[in-house]
Amino acid sequence: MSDIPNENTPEKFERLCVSKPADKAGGAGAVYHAMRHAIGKAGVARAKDALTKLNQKGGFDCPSCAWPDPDGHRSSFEFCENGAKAVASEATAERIDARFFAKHSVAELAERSDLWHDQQGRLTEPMVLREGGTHYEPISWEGAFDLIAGELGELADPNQAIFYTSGRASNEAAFLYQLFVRAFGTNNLPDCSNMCHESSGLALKQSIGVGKGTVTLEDLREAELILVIGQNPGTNHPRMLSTLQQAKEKGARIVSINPLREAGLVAFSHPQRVSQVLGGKTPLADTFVKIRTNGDQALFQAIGKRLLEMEQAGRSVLDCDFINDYTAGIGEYREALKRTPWPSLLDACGLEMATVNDLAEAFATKQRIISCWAMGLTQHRNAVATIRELTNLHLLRGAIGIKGAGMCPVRGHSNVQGDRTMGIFEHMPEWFYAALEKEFGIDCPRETGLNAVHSIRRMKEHPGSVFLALGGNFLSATPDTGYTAAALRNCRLTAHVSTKLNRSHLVTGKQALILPCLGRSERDEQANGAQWVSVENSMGIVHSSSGQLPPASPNLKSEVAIVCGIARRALRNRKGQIDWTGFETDYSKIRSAIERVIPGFEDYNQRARQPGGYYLPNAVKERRFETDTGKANFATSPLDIERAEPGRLLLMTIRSHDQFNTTVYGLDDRYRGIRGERRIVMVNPADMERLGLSTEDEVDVHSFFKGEERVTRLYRLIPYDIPVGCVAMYFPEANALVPIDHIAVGSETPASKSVQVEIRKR
Ligand SMILES: Nc1nc2c(c(=O)[nH]1)N[C@H]1C(S)=C(S)[C@@H](COP(=O)(O)OP(=O)(O)OC[C@H]3O[C@@H](n4cnc5c(=O)[nH]c(N)nc54)[C@H](O)[C@@H]3O)O[C@H]1N2
Ligand SMILES: Nc1nc2c(c(=O)[nH]1)N[C@H]1C(S)=C(S)[C@@H](COP(=O)(O)OP(=O)(O)OC[C@H]3O[C@@H](n4cnc5c(=O)[nH]c(N)nc54)[C@H](O)[C@@H]3O)O[C@H]1N2
Ligand SMILES: [Mo]
Repeated sequence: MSDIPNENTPEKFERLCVSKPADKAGGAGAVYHAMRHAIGKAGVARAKDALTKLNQKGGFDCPSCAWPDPDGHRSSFEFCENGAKAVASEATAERIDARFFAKHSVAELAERSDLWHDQQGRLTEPMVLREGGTHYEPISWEGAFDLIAGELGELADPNQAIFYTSGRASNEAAFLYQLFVRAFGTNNLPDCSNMCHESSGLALKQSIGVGKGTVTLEDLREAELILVIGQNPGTNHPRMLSTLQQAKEKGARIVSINPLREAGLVAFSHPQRVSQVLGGKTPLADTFVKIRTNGDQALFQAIGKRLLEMEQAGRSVLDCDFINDYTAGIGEYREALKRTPWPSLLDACGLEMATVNDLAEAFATKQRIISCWAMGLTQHRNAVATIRELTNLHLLRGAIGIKGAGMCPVRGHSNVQGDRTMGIFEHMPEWFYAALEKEFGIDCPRETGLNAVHSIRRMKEHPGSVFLALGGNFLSATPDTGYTAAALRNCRLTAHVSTKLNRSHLVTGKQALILPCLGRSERDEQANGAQWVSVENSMGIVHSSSGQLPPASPNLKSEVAIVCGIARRALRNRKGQIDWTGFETDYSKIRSAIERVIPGFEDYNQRARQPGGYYLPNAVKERRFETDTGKANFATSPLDIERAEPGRLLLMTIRSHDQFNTTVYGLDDRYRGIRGERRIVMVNPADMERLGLSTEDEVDVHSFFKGEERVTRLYRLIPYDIPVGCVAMYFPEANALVPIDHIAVGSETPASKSVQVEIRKR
């Protein structure tokens, strides 16, 4: 048996069907697929209830991506096809209960595909896998909490426990969770952000003092130049396309920088505009820069070098007032770029001088510039350096902290940004610990905790850890699946707070727990009545979310109630005055505590409830740069590009149109024209010819890192428009190939977009 997703159930590629990639996103197809998923899974009534409350003021926040809702008017359908799929997956009418687990052993469930796991429906009652057991059995909530508290209590050192968080947890749940973890005595708080935008947070913090985006939706509409870099919004942030469409209609130029010509950036048909559902479309990207995978650092240096050359030649292209008043480090930056020769820059990004000149000219002539990016920049060894290079370009032009300009890291999980604000992080600043201690009378540990990669290493090297996860699918979302599986198997206990069955429930410690929770779409009734929660989106807006559907089972608990249940028992006899029961019965008490601990949450109970929520303060918007120098810092970084070694190819691991991270909704990567199969490798036809491979071949993919070799088996090749030397496969399957030690410098994010691989015919 294999731990690698979908490796046990390889299809015979009978359903694989390849067609031409689409030339636009949205339109009638998106409406059709949204409705088909929603009604097919949830039934007509539940689907209607769910979708009409989605992203409405007073309704619930979409559990899919973190793109913000419009500030003003909202249409009655404020969601996208993939948001509808996420809601349908949660609102499904299918259920998993004790009989299901009695029927299927853990080993048998592990043989099934990720798609099958999702299709089985919602988890409905707490389950335990006893030491040596073959099947999960029911357990009471009290029994489950006691088991966790008992195992935590047995640990010689609190740092032997690891507490993971995925980005769907509400602010309220996340705040209580980190409070519990710190009161227990550790900062081991890895989260999905470690695999996601960690590189962005670190780079921006070092460069401009705030590790978050600096723009609003209104800024995007005002921008003259919008770069969309390493991002596939047609699939992953579809509602961003309507904002880009509005910007475009006001005259903005849009540039897509990506090895792949993603359909959503070619053109967009707004599913809520009648003329566009009937076939009309708005072309989006004016320019497509087909960059070689991981060539971005070189491209941004090249643009910077050209801008400095223009200035030196007597053209006034830099914002010298801004540079003088607000920045530090321009001298070193200028010198470093002077020393970097043109041929090495062009060779590293695989682009022509004409392309660099064109982009430099665009920067030189516009100031309302916004750069948007996602995983195509963050998941590389040089990710932090690359994002800092991009920031340098904004600093040269003063394109930050003014209307229509700034940095826009487009966040993934719907509340991943809020969770970090709430303290889900392995090393918070001192003021945060001091504030927690003052509020709750606890002693906070100061020692830096473990992030995701270090947690895996720790569990692998030190048997006997306890692993608790608030959401997510740690096994499949983290790199090096074989290694991570061995790490989880080493634990005394692995416990997951989850809504749906996933592979992390099946690759377990000696004992395992499944703690089923309410989803975002469901009503949350506590002793004090109906509760609501709050979240922060990609643009720093905090707002409420109120579930509307009846819970999938009467035996579910909210995430808040589960955290309180565990904490009450695990912290018995410990120092501190934490009213877990009060928090559980009335979430407004949690928000009052947050208000006292974290700046920016004044009047939280009232302001989060106001329609549309409120913006958190962001110093950069007022051109205050709270960095080590007190100024925005130019960064100087040596060119450090990952290139495929001879005979090898550079692999990026990406999402299909039919998944949310590790949850697979279907097998239809519609916009790329790849249907019926996920075990595929997108390859440039010239590489296929060079390597003597054909589309009929069944292949294994091997990855290489510092003398280590990893493999995943039985794939088919698809000739695709991707730069020579680069290939793409789907995550999570391809995580088996991502070496645990192949990480971004500084942020330690797995470099899952640039892995050295070889393709071998079976
Ligand atoms: N429907 C749906 N929505 C989602 C998600 C989902 O799985 N499904 N996931 C959510 C989450 S958590 C996140 S973080 C976001 C992810 O959103 P994205 O970052 O859009 O997701 P990926 O599929 O990883 O796509 C990365 C893009 O980067 C490009 N790329 C790869 N390597 C490079 C490179 O070296 N340089 C450049 N310039 N481009 C490169 C790829 O071609 C691809 O277009 O989406 C969120 N929204
Ligand atoms: N190779 C490779 N690896 C990657 C990436 C990549 O691009 N390439 N992307 C990375 C990124 S950007 C991210 S963010 C991570 C994602 O990592 P995770 O956040 O760990 O993974 P998800 O697939 O989003 O988690 C899905 C599970 O969350 C549970 N769930 C869903 N909704 C809820 C809820 O409301 N509450 C609770 N408690 N549980 C819920 C369900 O049981 C579901 O099975 O993966 C990373 N891994
Ligand atoms: Mo993410």
